[in-house]
Amino acid sequence: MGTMLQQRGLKTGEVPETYNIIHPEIIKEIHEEYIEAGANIITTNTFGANELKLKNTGYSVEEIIISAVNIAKEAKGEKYIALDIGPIGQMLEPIGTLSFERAYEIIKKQVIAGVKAGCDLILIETISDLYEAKAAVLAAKENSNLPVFCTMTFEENGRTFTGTDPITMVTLLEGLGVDALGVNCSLGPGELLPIVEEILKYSSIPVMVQPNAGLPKIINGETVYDISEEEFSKHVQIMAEKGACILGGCCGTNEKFIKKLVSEIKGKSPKVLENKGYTTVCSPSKTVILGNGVKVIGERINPTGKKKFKDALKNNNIDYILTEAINQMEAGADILDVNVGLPEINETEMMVRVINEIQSIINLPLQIDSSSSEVIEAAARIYNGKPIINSVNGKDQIMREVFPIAKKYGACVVGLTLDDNGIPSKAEDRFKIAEKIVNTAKEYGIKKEDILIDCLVLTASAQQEEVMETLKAVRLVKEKLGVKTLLGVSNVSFGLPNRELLNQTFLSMALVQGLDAPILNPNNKTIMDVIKSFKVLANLDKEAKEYIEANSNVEVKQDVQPINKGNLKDIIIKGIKEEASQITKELLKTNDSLTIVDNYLIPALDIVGAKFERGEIFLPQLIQSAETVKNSFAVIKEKEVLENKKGISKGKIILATVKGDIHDIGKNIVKVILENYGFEIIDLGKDVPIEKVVKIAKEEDVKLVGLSALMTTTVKSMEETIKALKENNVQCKIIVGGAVLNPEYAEMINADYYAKDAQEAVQIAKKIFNIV
Ligand code: B1M
Repeated sequence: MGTMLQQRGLKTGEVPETYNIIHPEIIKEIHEEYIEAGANIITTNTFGANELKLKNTGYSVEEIIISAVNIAKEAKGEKYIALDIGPIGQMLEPIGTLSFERAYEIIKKQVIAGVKAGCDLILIETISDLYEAKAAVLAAKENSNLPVFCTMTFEENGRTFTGTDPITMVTLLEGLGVDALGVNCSLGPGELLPIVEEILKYSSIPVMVQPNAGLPKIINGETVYDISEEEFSKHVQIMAEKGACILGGCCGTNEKFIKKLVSEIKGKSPKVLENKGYTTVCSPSKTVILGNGVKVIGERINPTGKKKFKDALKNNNIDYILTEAINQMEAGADILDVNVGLPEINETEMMVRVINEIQSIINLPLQIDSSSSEVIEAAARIYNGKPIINSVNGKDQIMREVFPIAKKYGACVVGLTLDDNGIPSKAEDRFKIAEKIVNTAKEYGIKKEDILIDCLVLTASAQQEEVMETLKAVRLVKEKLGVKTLLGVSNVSFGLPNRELLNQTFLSMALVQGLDAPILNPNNKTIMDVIKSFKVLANLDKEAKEYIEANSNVEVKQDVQPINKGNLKDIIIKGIKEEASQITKELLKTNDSLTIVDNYLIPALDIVGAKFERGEIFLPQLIQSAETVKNSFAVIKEKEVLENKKGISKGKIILATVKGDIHDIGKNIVKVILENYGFEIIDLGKDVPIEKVVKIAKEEDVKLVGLSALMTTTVKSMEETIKALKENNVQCKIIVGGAVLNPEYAEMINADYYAKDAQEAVQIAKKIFNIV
């Protein structure tokens, strides 16, 4: 639609959706050309028809969408009409400021208008944030009965902008019950093939593909796509042969591409869909496949029997809980159980808060552990991923409450083998309850892959004869029902001495029976070692690679040390925001501000930056670290402002991070340090337009302008800002800084000075203002 509108004169800055009102004939003509070319589905001209993007057009969401659907209906020919919904255009929390429910409400409005107007299906497309995809799918499914298709957009590294890989997209979207999923836009069809193959490997529902006509290039200020119709349809055909069955084009394609594609695939049948049968759970950037080796579920986020944890919950001490989460992740947990149930707190509120906080700094999938279905539903809704729900059991009432939630949000569910008569002693009876759980789940549309059975561990001290029954039940459930199993291991040793030894032995026995996911304390090194050694003996750790790596330098067996809470660097790397202020205050008692900046803040950010570049962490984690630095820096700034006895200004300086660049931590440090030396700073902020720098520099008649840039791509706009200052005869010196620059670069772009850090900036400013 975009390409076709541009061909018909849509100008930069015009809102394409307004054409539904002011140029309906153009939109109709485009639809007819696509129908003529052989398309079965046409998408309405409503990609950006949300209340935020239409705000200044004078038209409402409803007006635009109803008109768009009507035009599509009027277009001659046989077709289905897809209500097109593109990204909202603002990032969701924690990356941006839009809340999940606000995003839901925005999309809900579009869906309701589309349904009212009579579209045939809903197409959510070009989404790069999995959380937004979830909000959009829920909005579509809760407010319509129409089929819902959802496609995301991927980058060259095979992930979306916020770090989601294909398997994770499949895990979440399939769980939410969309009717088709896939990829659009992103890259050219050739580059997209590996991503499509990965999606096909895991998806059990129809896969949809709409690639661009190649990778965009800017030639003479215009975006040009360089793939011919022939080449495009050749690639898309390969995708069809591999199993993609809803095909189309995105940026740069037009009716000729569709015509060519239709002629190539005419008469061919789509590949038959098969149920892939994986048991998967995911966070936004990590999917864990259960049944594929042993997966550890960390049990530490649970107040039962832990006084400190209870206090943390009562006092809202989220950092304590986050530290537990980080420690377990570092000790090798694959999934984290989250239980915050305490009678004296509001469990729903606390669960939502804890889930939000954990998912913003940790990429392990979570297990929502509560006995309240209200808590479970609230958590499953806001969780950005596919969680495990812990738990149901053989009682009808609990299954009636929890299964609809699991189905709606696409979660896995733990089924405990107990019912109204308690826990049966015999393995066969526990098996019967497991069977009932799996069959009842099926009635709710939940596949058996999404059920995990817990055959329940009893204590050897009190019910010794039942320990072996549990193990027998695990084997029965695995072999006869074919579902995955989990067990809370440490229950076995209550009341006996040397509990660790019993736990280890029991775990080994259970693993042999086919246990997929033990719930345990991963900070305990010996129990984690049992798993590592089991993997060697069970031929799961091929050539004992992991085992050798873990044991090559082991001398003393030690439990995993918890993270160094006192170390500001660690805290920034992990992104524990609240803790940063307190520790910075402590450090300021014995260090000056610059030492903290140079020895803690910058080295920590360097490590985070390197991890980001290697793809070990993704944008949300990068942001958490940046936010943590901000908290720390706020304390430093407070101290500097207090100590800076404001006298006569030693000179006025403008500071700005250049156009296109939103990194401002470095610039803010330079600002505070310059202020500390008595300079008056006019801070223009980040992403500052060139004209603004020129205008303010003239108005304020400043002698020094400081520019900061952190990315190779924004050095260009730094050069343009300098050029504009000089062309406009602003009588000032220009100093530049930022991690991508060096003295040679600075000279090349005609800056007067380069400062490698804040201290150098001060020296230069002193020189310019003749201060000795
Ligand atoms: Co981004 N980011 N980031 N990021 N980020 C970098 C810069 C990157 C190197 C990470 C990486 O890939 N390794 C990479 C740039 C690659 C390149 O172009 N070479 C990068 C990228 C790619 C991106 C995004 C595009 C990611 C994405 O969205 N896919 C995106 C950019 C969006 C945009 O700008 N349009 C993005 C976003 C972000 C966050 C928002 C998450 C966050 C910024 C938060 C904020 O600033 N408010 C962020 C962060 C934190 C970083 C890293 C990790 C740290 C930057 C930093 O604050 N350093 C960074 C990797 C790294 O540098 N290690 C990275 C500490 C700071 C004190 O140093 O700014 O150099 P610095 O300032 C120093 C000196 O350089 C000097 O003094 C300061 C104190 O000594 N100085 C001056 C700076 N300005 C000066 C001006 C002067 C004088 C001295 O006179 C005027």
